[in-house]
Amino acid sequence: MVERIVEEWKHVFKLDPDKRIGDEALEALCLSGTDAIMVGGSSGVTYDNTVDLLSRLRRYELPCALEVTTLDAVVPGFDAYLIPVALNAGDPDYLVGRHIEALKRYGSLLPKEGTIAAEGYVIANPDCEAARVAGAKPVDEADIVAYARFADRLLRLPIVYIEYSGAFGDMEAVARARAALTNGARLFYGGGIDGAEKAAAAARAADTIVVGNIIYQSLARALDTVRVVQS
Ligand code: 1GP
Repeated sequence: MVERIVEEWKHVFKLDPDKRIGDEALEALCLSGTDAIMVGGSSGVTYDNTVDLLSRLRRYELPCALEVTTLDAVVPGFDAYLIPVALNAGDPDYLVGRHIEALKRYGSLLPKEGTIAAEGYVIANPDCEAARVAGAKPVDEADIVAYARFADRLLRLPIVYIEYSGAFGDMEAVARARAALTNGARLFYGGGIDGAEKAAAAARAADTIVVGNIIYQSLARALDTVRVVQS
């Protein structure tokens, strides 16, 4: 079950197959004490760059999850496949649309039971790439909490993902959303975690924190985000 796979994750690094990362940096990330690697990106993700990254990650024992954002890059061999459902998408295709097209084409080839699940995404930074692509509707704290409840109580999704990609979000809202999850969904938070201090604040509010961009800007600061969460 994906629930089982993610239940231990407190800290995750998200790697973008479209961005270059050297072997030493990859090793440092994988041996850092993080709980898992998510692979995904909003643009430039291809089958080839995803296979390449997965094969390099497989030198390490860490669980690897693919966040599927394009049908062209569904690579076998990941431990889990996470399918974003953008709950506040203005473009309905990002709520339910692209998913249906995917199932029409590949429904019989779905990864094995227990390795695939939807993530209820709340895109809370209106300036991020995902917000632009999905035409995300603006959300305030009350909206975020309501979307989280909707995903957890009504859709019964295993993951609610509050996405502030590129900006550090409102931790009050994140904490309130987590407190509203009574059906077992895990609250993922990602966005703007660029060092120990923000990692600690985010880890107090969310179940799982996702660290992305800083990996490519300052490896040392990225690594600092692990220690503070895992200590
Ligand atoms: C992006 O939530 C992740 O999908 C992480 O965000 O890149 O801002 O760390 P950052």
